Amino acid sequence: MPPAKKPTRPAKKGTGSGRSPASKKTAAPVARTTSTEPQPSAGPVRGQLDVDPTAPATGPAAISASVGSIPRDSAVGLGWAQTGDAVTTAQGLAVEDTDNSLRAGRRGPTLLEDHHLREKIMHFDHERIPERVVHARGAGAHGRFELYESLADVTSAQVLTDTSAVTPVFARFSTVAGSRGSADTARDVRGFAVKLHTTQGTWDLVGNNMPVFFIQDGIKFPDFVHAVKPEPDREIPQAQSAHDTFWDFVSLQPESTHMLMWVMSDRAIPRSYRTMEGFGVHTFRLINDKGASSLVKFHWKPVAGLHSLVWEESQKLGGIDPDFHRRDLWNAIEAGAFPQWDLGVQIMPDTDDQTFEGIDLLDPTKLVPEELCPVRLVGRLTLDANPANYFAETEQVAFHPGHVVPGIDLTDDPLLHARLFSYLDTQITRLGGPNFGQLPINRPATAPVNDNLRDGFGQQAIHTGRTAYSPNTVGGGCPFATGEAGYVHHPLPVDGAKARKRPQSFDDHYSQATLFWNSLTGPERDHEVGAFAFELSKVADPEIRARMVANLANVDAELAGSVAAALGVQAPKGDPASDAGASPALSMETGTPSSVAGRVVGVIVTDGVDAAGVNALRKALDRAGAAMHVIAPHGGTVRGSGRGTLSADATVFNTDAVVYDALVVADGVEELDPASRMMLQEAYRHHKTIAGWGSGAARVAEAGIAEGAAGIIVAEKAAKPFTDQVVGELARHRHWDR
Ligand code: HDE
Repeated sequence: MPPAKKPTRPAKKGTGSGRSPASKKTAAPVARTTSTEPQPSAGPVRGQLDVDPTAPATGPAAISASVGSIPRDSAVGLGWAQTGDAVTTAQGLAVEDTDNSLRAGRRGPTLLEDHHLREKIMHFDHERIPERVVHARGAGAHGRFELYESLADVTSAQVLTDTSAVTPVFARFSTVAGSRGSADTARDVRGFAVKLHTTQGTWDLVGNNMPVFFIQDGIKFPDFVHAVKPEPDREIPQAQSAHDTFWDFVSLQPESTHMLMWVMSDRAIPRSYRTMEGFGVHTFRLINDKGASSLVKFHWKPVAGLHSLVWEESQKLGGIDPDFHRRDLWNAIEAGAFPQWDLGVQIMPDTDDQTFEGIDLLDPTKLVPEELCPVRLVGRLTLDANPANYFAETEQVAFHPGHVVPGIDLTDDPLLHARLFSYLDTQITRLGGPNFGQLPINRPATAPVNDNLRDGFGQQAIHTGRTAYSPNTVGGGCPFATGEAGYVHHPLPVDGAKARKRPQSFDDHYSQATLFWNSLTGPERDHEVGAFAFELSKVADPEIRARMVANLANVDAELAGSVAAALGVQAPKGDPASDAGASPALSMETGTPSSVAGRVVGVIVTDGVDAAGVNALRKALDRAGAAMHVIAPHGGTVRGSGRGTLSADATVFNTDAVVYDALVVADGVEELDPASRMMLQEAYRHHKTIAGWGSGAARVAEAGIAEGAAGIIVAEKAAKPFTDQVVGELARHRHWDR
């Protein structure tokens, strides 16, 4: 069970700024501007909801929060900080003027001797590095992991047995297909990568928000990625799977069918990174202090509940706020609504055939239903500090699924094995050489490093001494391998003839796809059908569409029939498993309300508004951890009906219903402009909570929204019963029953 104790903030990290919300206010130095130009106005910015765009920028932190515990005299050294007030060259020479290049005469040619100009342009020319070949678009945050139930029965790993430890963490969430500048809300798998700085070394749990994958063997990954990425002749479409080459490939690879069910479900359009699950995908192995092995699947369960967008919102947000998820993560952390997940484990016996209840645990296209093997919740991940610098931290972080610690081991999943090669290899190009492990964000924070790795591009350390080899006597024998005290691989016997062949147990490609379909609620099934119909309708080649519908016929006749009807084709008869069963845990719709922390409510106002009522609602939402934004017909100050005034956070012409979790019309609004009416209707169509008090209630009705429908709240005054009800309905997230 989750801890009863309220998790406490970690001690301030070393000498670094820590970038905690608290430290933000005092961070120094403040960047100064010498410009006499007017500064950007404080007016509302579309979607820029919580963070003041005019807040002064802070200078770079002295060191990254993740290496705060490395002492200043560490052999690895510290990340370079920018210090002093004066602008200097890279050599520390104070610069007279950085706005004008050195010219022979005011109107004459620029002089080659201007070193400051050449250095500044040279460095600028090389600011970009290759983006990740997949998962290029992402957002990250610092935090901590606290174990509340020891797993000492199955593992010796310190991070999974020491309930008093606070393990520093950096997490990065991402989409897979799009490039670095693509929109956050695209239909896609989300990466869920967590770097845990344990005292025994770094443990990277590099997972996704779905528990299975498209392919069973890593050798297919380049084919899969080439198929989903923009088509190579025209470079279209960006960050979308709705095109011929993707569906061509997956329709020819029935092993993708189960994963397609996940990607066409609401899981692929999360409301927030904070409201999605994470999965290790592969089966890993846990080893206890007696050397006994168990098989394990890792889960992250969001404390804020599991919630998604609807497809129309996701598409509109791509244009209205392409940074929707990144902004949400940043704002939630700045507001102190720290995103949290519980770490869960499904522990299964390590048998000779590595199966559980007939499920091959080495096949990454299969999951283990929670009803067959319950998820044991053992610890909590809390993200409580935004990065100080996106490039230095979120862009340069390098994860690796092979970064494990004693007590955690790998299995022979053929997808995992290809990954073990890929992640080290790809960083050499992306991060410019073999020393990316020395970047501040990638250094182990709490375990000493003594690796005998030397030299190479971008070497940061000044290694001393004569010996960088082992064994040695010249260096007093150090460093030396520790034998049994070091990482010992589980001695799994290996036997077999070399062959490019998969096990027969990998052959069942449909039954878990059927299990997934069987587990969905009515609205979820409608969304699944809608997603397949949308994507396949964008496929030009009729043979690809037909082949995919034929695959779906092996999942479920109703699914295939509905998709076929939307496409205007006939579904053939398939052979779906009749005994696939259902796993209620796979549905996102539990019907249980969840915390509203981090949600955003838009309140439509005009001059003459009941400002006291708006403030009462703001207080109620604030108490529950949700944010409120005033949407007015104009920027600046909004006149109240009494003495109070309000300040506009957004205007009807720069915002949209899709950026809010609920909409409220305040008393005092005597007429609805067309944009506000459309917003209300859109929120209704997206099954969100809508409320109004006083004259605002009449405006809700005027927008054609029936008072008695689920999630519609009207009242005379913004008194406690009303504000309580708004918070209560918001906690249901969507009202599918209207
Ligand atoms: Fe990755 N994957 N992957 N992947 N993956 C990368 O590594 C790869 C797979 C995942 O936020 C790359 O550093 C291969 C499964 C995440 O920095 C690259 C195969 C899962 C991230 C790579 C897979 C993942 C990556 C690109 C098939 C879920 C982003 C840049 C054998 C368990 C990490 C980089 C971050 C990133 C290769 C399949 C998750 C190219 C070859 C399955 C979350 O190395």
